[in-house]
Amino acid sequence: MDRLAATDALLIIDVQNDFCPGGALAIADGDAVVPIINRLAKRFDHVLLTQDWHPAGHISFASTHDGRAAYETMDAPYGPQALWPDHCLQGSAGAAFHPALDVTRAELILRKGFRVDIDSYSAFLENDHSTVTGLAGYLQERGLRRLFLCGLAYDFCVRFSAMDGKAAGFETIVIEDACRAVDLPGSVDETNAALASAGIVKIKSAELLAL
Ligand code: VGL
Ligand code: ZN
Repeated sequence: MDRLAATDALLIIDVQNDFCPGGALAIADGDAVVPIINRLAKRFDHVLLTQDWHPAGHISFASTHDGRAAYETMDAPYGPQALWPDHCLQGSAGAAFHPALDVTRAELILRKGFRVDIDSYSAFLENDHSTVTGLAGYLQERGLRRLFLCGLAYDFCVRFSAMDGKAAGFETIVIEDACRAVDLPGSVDETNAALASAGIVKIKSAELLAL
């Protein structure tokens, strides 16, 4: 792999309290990515963050739909949508970044999932697969061409961000040990298969630090 360059960016996905132990949608060991990501971020000229940022009554909340439970799937107008506990409510402590995540050098905080009736796993395209977040244009205008992804969750927001970034023409690499998965039945296997078939390379943080 080529050495890190000024056209590379670290894209840190959703390292927020609600996805860490004790949070509303806690991911096992979610906070373990924080020290790894802090170390990685020092090596990049450009650090970008995403923040899951939902309004009350969001379509992805099971509580929005009568008779539905978290972790079920519903038919949204745009296709299947997994339902979750209420999480990452705009302005809440749960939506804040993990307090130990070093965000001082972050050049962009991209919020997503702010439309009440469309969820957005991906940092590029909302879950209707047509509404754009503007990230592709931002990266293009800034000449950022290679993206290293890390954060939460491997099998949802990291997965779809990587797939859409690659499809948008960016060189896309996932830093494996700097991610953790929600791990619903089959979700990690599906993610591994999807990333592999898209030609998305995975590396370990130690390999990256050695570049
Ligand atoms: C995510 C589920 C719901 C994620 C966000 O960041 O992977 N997962 N909202
Ligand atoms: Zn969400």
